[in-house]
Amino acid sequence: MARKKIALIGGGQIGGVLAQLCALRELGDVVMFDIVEGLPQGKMLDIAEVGPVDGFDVNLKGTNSYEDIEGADVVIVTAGLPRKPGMSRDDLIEVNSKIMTQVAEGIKKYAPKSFVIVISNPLDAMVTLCQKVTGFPYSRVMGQAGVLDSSRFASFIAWELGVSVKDVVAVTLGGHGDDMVPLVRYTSVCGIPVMELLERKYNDKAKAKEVMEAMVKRTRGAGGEVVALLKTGSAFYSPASSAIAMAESILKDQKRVLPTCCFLQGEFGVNGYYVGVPAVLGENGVEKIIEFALDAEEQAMMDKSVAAVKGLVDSMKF
Ligand code: TXD
Repeated sequence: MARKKIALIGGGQIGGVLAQLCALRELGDVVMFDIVEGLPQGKMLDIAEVGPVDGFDVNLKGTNSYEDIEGADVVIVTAGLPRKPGMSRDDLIEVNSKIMTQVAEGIKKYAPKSFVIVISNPLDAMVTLCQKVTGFPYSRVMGQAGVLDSSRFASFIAWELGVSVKDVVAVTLGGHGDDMVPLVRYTSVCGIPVMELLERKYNDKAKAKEVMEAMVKRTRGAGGEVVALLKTGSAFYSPASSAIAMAESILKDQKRVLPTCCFLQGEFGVNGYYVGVPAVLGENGVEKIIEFALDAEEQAMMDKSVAAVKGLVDSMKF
């Protein structure tokens, strides 16, 4: 059986961590493409040379030629500019649209059977553009945002309650913007609704609500919090790990349920847009979108988030 092949388009901060994680987990052979000469070659050589220490055995190649991604099973796209302090993700749309169009054409030509996971911002718009240019089925083009947004939310809850991050299950829906929807009602610690635990901790419903509202707010602004600290770029370890969880679920047909930016056709009242929802990821890509009931308040937040996505996507000229 041939080894799996993973192509990384973009060899910057996230691309580098993606390559290292692919190697450490031996997910397959990895090709990193970037337009900057020497950058992908240097990063891949650097990682490859530590195989004897880390004990991985995969082929790692850096390239400036799309031909080298030929036959990739999974392509992860990080090409594009990251935010600078004070910028919103949406400010990146013009420059990153041009980059995404070139990238999608390369993928269409050289990896026509691949599953594509887009990470570049503004996420919902870049996934939409990637699917349009490649013409791939919706099940094969998806975006990473929700795994990370949910992980951030879960982290804040674990820190607040003094419990292991492993025991918090949290989910966010909607676009990857400041209107994203952390779903408090469906968030639990070892199956116990999170609000019940907060109310017990503070013995005060109003205080518990206030603490949760602060965590929801921090989740929505978590990307910006990192950008403000780093000053020279945006988060890169966490988006890379999040995309690897998605890629691994597809490559190993794990059928994990992961918050994924998927094309919706009526689910959650959304038709014809890419928006973050829980989905089953397996050997056929997005195999199923998991739908469930939202209450009026949650649906209103979802509608607001989707409206922001629509505004951005509709502003793009395809
Ligand atoms: O969760 C998420 N989805 C995200 C997304 C979380 C954090 C950051 N996210 C976005 O990912 C961020 O806003 C950016 O749009 C992307 C990539 O972030 P990264 O931090 O990796 O950016 P870098 O370090 O600037 O790397 C981008 C690379 C860089 O090496 C460029 O040379 C390359 O992209 N690049 C290209 N590669 C291929 N083809 C073209 N045309 C191209 N143009 C630039």
